[in-house]
Amino acid sequence: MSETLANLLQETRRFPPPADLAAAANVTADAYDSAAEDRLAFWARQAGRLDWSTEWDQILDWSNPPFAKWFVGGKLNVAYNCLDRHVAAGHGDRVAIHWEGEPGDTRTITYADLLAMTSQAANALTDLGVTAGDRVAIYLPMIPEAAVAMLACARIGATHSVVFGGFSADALTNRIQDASAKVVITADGGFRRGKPSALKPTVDEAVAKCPTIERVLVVRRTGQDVAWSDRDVWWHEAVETASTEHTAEAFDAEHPLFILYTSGTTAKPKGILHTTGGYLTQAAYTHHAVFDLKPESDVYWCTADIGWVTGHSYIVYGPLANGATQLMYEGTPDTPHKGRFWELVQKHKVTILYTAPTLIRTMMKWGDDIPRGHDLSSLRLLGSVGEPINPEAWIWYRENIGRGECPVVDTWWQTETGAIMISPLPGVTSTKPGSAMRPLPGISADVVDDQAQSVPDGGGGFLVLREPWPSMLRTIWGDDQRFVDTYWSRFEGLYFAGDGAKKDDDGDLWLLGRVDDVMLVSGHNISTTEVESALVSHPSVAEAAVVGATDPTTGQAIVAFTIPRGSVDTEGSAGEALIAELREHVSKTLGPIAKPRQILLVPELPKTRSGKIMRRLLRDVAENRSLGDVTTLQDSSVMDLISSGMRSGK
Ligand code: 6R9
Repeated sequence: MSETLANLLQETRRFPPPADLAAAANVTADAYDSAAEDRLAFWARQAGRLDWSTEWDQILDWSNPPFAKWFVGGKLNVAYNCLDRHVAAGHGDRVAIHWEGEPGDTRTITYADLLAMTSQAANALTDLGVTAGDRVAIYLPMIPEAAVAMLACARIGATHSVVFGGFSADALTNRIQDASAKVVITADGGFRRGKPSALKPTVDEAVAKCPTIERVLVVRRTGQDVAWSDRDVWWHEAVETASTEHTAEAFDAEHPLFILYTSGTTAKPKGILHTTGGYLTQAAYTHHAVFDLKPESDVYWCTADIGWVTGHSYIVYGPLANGATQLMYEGTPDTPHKGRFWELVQKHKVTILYTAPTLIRTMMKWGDDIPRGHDLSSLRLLGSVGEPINPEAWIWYRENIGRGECPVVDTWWQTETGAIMISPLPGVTSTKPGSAMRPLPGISADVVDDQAQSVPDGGGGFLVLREPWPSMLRTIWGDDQRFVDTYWSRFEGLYFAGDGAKKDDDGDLWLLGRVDDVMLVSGHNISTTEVESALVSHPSVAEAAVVGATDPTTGQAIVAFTIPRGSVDTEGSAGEALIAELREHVSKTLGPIAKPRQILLVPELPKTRSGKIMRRLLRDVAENRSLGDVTTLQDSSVMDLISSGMRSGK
């Protein structure tokens, strides 16, 4: 990708850390040096943030790569580290979770409460026959019981597999079967967009095809009618009547903690396996370092769903291991109105907010007035994850949500990495809008060309990780060969992340999206992210998705799907004028080679349920093919709208 365009690298705005934050930051610049001096000793010190019942004998066993063992011989209990030890240290009365239901109901759960609830669930699961090493599927809405269920599994050594509550019966079936789960924990339903949305019928349909399932444990959330069988057990009957006393047993550092499936584009979902000691070490350290968490004073809010890795590492394990007070919200950002998030920030005086570019761009589209109507002065730090964040979205976030003062940390990582890998440190790094900046202390990321050679500053290529890290995936559940083939075969001895990236002249990293999304136009590699960022930098554009469509003259041609900002007139000739202006704008910012062949103004973009743009479907539209698999789409009607716009030539 040596011929990639230079646009993102011309970003010259710099934002140094606020002096007061830097002066009191959890992590300072010397962390980079101390980790570089002795990486394993650095991680051993971070593991020391946890309570181990048995010390490890060896920090890392890398004698059989790519199969890593961290903290060999060590033993600990994850739930003990997230709960008991905080209560034992006198913090039982600290709020762990301020929970907000979508309809407006609320719960306040202290660390002592969460420990009691988790102990009850651990006892109940044991009574249902679940033992260490068994797999438990969790299919729940964003209610506190979701965190309790995960922690209870961890407490008894059962491996959880959380399946996002928006997934279909087929998706749930495949995941239960692949993991041979014994129990499913679900609810009658959850609230979404102002309505109860049923879950139990989906579980019933899935479980009918899953002979390994012995029990279905059901939380009552919505009060909807549910079909009932002998297999089913109500949570309030089995869990809420169980003893609140439970002694946690320590498990081996490499004991399987959870499986989480990533869908990829077409192939069978991969069951990413994470284990105990290394995972918790890096989840806790990164949460401490990147969010500068002060457990006594901060109110932290990660808006992800527990069904994604972000919910695992930055709602459940990292924050709770660190004794954080956090907000957890059940519903959607526009229910009952588009200011719901900002109302919640104001109400709970949230200090640290962690969300996704898709959400930021949606808020941009809704307009600046909505956040302006709320008091957001409690915020001191903003995070982003999930996709490359366009410089303009980054600036909008900092200005409109962060008052032009809060540091923005753009955090790159994956389900497979388990925890944040590349990110600014909020008290150290002078940030650049759109760049994830540097690998965290103890992490060695690099950008290589197709010969696996490290590219010089200013060059582009493939993002790789050079050294094993504590929270790395250990394998793909049941398929070691696929683990080796997918991640460790492209470049000898390096982890291949599947993302394109660039180093700028300072050596800072810019993520360019999945390598499958790079376009080849007249022999030039052009990243979708760069053209999208150029479009979003125009004041009339809120969001854009760009794909390469087969073209007889240029090989591929750039087709852009663009969502205008709320107030922009797109009717008739105004729309045509805007399109012409946008093509010119891209040509001016990136060069004529990147000028889109076609720009469509659309009301929405197809996104996965975790908010990533599905460019594969847009390529189908741009090349007039029938659509591929749409089952992971958040809202499949979006594709009808877009396809009809394409046909009418708009
Ligand atoms: C945590 C999570 C992983 C893929 C990853 C990359 C994209 C995530 C990003 C980012 C640019 C960031 N990604 N964070 N791209 N900048 N800050 O999202 O995990 O769902 O497994 O997705 O998401 O393409 O490879 P997961």
